[in-house]
Amino acid sequence: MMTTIDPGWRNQWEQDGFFVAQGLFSWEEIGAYREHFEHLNATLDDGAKWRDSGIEAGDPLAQYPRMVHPHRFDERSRAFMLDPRLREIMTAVLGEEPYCAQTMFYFKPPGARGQALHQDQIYLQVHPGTCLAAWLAVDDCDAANGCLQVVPGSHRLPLLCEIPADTERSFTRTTIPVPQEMEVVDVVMKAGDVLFFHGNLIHGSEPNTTDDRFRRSLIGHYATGRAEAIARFYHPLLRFDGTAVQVEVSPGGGACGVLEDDHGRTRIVMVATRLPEVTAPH
Ligand SMILES: O=C(O)CCC(=O)C(=O)O
Repeated sequence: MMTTIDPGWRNQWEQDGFFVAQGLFSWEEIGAYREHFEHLNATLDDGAKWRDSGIEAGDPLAQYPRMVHPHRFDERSRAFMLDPRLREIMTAVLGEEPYCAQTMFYFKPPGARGQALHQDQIYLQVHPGTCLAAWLAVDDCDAANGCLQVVPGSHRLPLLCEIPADTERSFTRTTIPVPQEMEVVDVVMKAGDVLFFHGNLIHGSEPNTTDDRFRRSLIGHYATGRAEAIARFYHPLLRFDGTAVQVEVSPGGGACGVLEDDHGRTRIVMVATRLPEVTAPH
């Protein structure tokens, strides 16, 4: 069955850099994901689990670390990444079929820190073009349990230079300054909704302040279809039929923007930088 494409998505994509496809996954599918990833976390060898630095014993994230690239060892994650509904929506909105780069699963249990604002393209380094994400809510999410936050319109900004993050609130250590004319907004979602967002869009999340609600999400990351290079960490890039695409390793380097105040308005000054060889996810 063909997926229904909302004619407004393309405009939202161009204007805001994101849109939400509501109820794209059913309750049965969501229930199965919850059970599956709980089981995977309980049974995976410790050595096979992704460990972000700075997460000590006793941190809620020590018991529930995020999963990185689960599609490389888990059939269900791979099937999610290659799901025809995601393909049809992205292809309709972008006008071309993207390639598949990465999966992640976040448990974000009660009390867990969030992930500071960032732009994914800094890490994926897709050239030419950019990356994009399909972020499936596996729980209802809102400000209290640390829903995703986005800065509408920030996909039109260049990559910005990262600065230190508040590690009381974020398990990652860097963040992005937000231009004063722009606003950080919560994306409140129901389990089963999918948020699609552009690789330059500034996004992140605050801690889960609830006592009893997880904020799980299953995420696919993609590269626009004319990509010829991506950071080494994301190789191999796959087509939606599961075959590998031959692309180069992105050389890194380039420039990032620093925000300066120009009589109450933000001016972005580009500075040369060397983007690091990417050995870890965003
Ligand atoms: O789910 C989150 O809190 C952050 C996810 C994220 O940054 C991403 O998928 O790129």
